[in-house]
Amino acid sequence: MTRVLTVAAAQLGPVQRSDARKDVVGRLIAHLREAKKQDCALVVFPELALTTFFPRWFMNDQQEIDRFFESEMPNQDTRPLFDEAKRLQLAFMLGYAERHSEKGRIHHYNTSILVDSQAHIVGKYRKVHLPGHAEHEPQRPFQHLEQRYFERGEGFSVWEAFDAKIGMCLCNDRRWPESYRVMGLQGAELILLGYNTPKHYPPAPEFDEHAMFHNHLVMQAGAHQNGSWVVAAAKAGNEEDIPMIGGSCIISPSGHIVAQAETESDELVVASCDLDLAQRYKHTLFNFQSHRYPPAYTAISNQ
Ligand code: ING
Repeated sequence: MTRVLTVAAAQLGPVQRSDARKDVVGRLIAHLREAKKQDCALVVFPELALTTFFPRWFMNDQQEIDRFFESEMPNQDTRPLFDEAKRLQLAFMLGYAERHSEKGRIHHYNTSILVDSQAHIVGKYRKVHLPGHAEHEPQRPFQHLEQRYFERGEGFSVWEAFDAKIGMCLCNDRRWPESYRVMGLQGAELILLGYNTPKHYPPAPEFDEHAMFHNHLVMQAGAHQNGSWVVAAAKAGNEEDIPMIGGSCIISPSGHIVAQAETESDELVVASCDLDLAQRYKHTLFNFQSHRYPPAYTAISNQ
């Protein structure tokens, strides 16, 4: 019996600083309802889906910074999302800024959660590859202060859910082959990710014309080389005057993009993912057991 999971990449258009969480949640709920109409079982929302991409600004006041974070999940603003997903029997991935208190210490992570169709949080991932910088760089047209506002997460996991092996990562993680390989080594058949990517890359403006090509290249490679589906949801469009790329998509283990966004607004991208196709690649071209040679790779983890 083939395992086919119909999945949606739920792209968001811009979220402005003044947009209230409950209004953003209303947009997420509209995505859930459209996904249900298209017989989806799982919906992937972007990285930091509840707020504008606030690392674009330098802030020094922790109270001001904390206003972009969620101290519990679900909470008053997001409970309607969990309730509607349960009513519709839909699972979802949500990216958000997590404020976590542990042993009296406060931690801040760029987080995504995997929520099953009963609204139970079955998986949590905290972003490993934090791009940008930690100090104010006023010469930049805008900041990218993820290294200032977030702590690094511990690593990549894979969860058994919906009769599939599901991994999660976030944004800059998708540019590093190690992210996919660590999940591939855990058997990932479906990798869910969200991203917020400015069209302009101040350290190397000459890359800007390749932004969408690079966006898809790294995910197509990661999907194919690990025999996994990739479902990628962007937060796109002109967010606080900073243009962000769209290009949300669903990528097959063959490496082909099977569905992709055409706009930079709220847009649902849907595809039926044959999970046995992932196994087909894992048992042939990318049979890790018979073709990989880890003793030759020590430089990758030693450096
Ligand atoms: N954003 C970007 C990303 O990796 C970036 C950072 C932008 C890197 C442009 C290179 C070019 O897509 C996040 N949030 O990681």
